[in-house]
Amino acid sequence: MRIDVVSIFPGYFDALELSLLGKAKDKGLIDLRVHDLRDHAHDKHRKVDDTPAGGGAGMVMKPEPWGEALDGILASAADEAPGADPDPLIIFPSPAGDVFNQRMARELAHESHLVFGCGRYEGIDHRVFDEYSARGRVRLVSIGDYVLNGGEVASIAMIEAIGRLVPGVVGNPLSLVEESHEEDGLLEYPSYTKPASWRDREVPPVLLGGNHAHIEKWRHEQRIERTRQVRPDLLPRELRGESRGRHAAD
Ligand code: 6GU
Repeated sequence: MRIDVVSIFPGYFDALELSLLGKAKDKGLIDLRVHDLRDHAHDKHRKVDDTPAGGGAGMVMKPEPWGEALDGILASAADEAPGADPDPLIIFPSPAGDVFNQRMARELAHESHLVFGCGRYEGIDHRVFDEYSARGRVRLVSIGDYVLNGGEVASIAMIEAIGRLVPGVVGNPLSLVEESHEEDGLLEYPSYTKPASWRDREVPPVLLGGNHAHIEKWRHEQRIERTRQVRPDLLPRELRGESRGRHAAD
């Protein structure tokens, strides 16, 4: 998968060199290219923002640097896959976008080329969205109902969530199935390791008993109970009406 990122703070994306995604880059599974938007601002001060048309607070990102940066990325995608249809998807992180979740991560993991356009200030001149929507696929995506200063942290979160679903990035594919939000949409069960006793807190005995059927049943009950407590909105309909603790009493 090729991922291009355009930002005025390319240093944010150094974090993606660490751990899992760094290895995926080294293995050639993820081709991450970070571009400094200011390289496409050609005035003396490399200015990327200006005052909003119509007045108001804050600054708006000028369209020209975005146009040059994105044109360059789209042209290189076409050059590198001559004859093929590269069809990149441009994502603009925005609190006004569709909310990102595990389902969206799974869908986006099938893309061959993603481009993240990280806005700052009050946003990007809207003609940039219009231009690239007319020429290809564009999505505005939010990572939740709160406000960040720019799209960088949101892009890193999305790239990590998507990148780990690209085949080969996570060593044991089974570990992708047994986790929160996957499989049946329930949260994950709590995990323990050695020592069996720590500060008078014990690992639940069922996990040390070696009976795998009991362990599986206990873990499933934990997932349902945890989801009921923390995220009842995620519970499948057939589990919603059940009384608390029914499983524990079995
Ligand atoms: Cl994608 N961008 C910004 N600036 N703030 C956000 C967001 C994105 N998602 C939630 N808050």
